[in-house]
Amino acid sequence: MKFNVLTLFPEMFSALNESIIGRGKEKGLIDINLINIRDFSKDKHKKVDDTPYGGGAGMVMNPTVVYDAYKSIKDKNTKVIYMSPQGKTLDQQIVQDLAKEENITLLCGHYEGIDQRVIDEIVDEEISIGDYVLTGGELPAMVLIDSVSRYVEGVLKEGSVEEESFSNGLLEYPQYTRPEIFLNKKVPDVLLSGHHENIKKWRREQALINTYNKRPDLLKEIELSNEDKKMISDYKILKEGGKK
Ligand code: 4GS
Repeated sequence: MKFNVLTLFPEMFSALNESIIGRGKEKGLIDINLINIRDFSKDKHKKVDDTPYGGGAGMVMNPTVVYDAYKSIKDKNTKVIYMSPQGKTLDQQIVQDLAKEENITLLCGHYEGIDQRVIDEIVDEEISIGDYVLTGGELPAMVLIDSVSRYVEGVLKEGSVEEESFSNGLLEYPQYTRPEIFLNKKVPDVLLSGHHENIKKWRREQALINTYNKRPDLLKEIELSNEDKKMISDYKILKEGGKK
């Protein structure tokens, strides 16, 4: 999977050389092509932004420089995504859909934004990582690259993406490792039992309870088995003393 990134701050993307994504790059599974928009400035001072027409605070990125940077990408087919709070909010469904793409170009704005004309000309889709304002699109682009790359074959070890939060629409069950007793707290007995059926059942129950307590909105989005529903109502009775 190839990502082109149009940015004024390519050095920020060194975060993606670490850990799992870093290994994915080393193995050649993920290719991240960083394009420094400033390299395309024709100004003698390498200026890339200017004051907004109509007045107001902040600076706006020059459309010609952004366009020339984009035109330097020679890939014949790439989906251009502009990281922006105006976009659809990134979720696991969008991540999985994007993972089917072969070539993605991420446009990162900095300062107040980018001249609208070049956005209209080159952008296929706008994506936001949440309803808050950042100083630039670089962190959102890294969030997108990280989340999408996990679905690239060989980046994670097999089975990992199937078992986690959201893949079944639920939050994760709690995890434990050695030592068996930590600060007087023991690992749940069932996990030491070696009884795979019971462990599976316990984990499903814990995932349901976690979701019910922390993200009840998610429960409305998925289909629950009768056994799931019974687990939840039994838990409610236990917790709320009989309320339905
Ligand atoms: C986001 C966001 C963002 C908006 C970039 C103001 C600089 C900034 N981008 N998801 N100009 N949230 N972008 O805050 O994607």
